[in-house]
Amino acid sequence: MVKSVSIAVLTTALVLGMGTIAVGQRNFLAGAQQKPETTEVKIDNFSFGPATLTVAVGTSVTWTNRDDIPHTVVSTDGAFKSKVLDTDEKFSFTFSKAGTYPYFCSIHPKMTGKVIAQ
Ligand SMILES: [Cu+2]
Repeated sequence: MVKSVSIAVLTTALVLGMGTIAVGQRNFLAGAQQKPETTEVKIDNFSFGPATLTVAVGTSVTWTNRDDIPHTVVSTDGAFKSKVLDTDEKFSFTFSKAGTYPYFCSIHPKMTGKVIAQ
């Protein structure tokens, strides 16, 4: 039992290690002590800025409503969903899996944006 547990731990460590190497040698070296990066998207004048944001996997993105009317941040495929954000309210989501995440404002569906995690 103990043996199979340590094999599982070893396998997990190996898989995590491989994943890190795949991300890139630089990230691998910076690796362990690196704090999750935080990136901000501003909501202003009925738009998300930047509308398309590319981040590294593991990055926390914070949306801040700088508009004087309420907005939401809702992932098209259900990955995340904010409450209604009043002026200066924030919503954060950490992109722990690579992918493209289109999103919109459920109050004003013509407001769209996209986060690409890679
Ligand atoms: Cu809106």
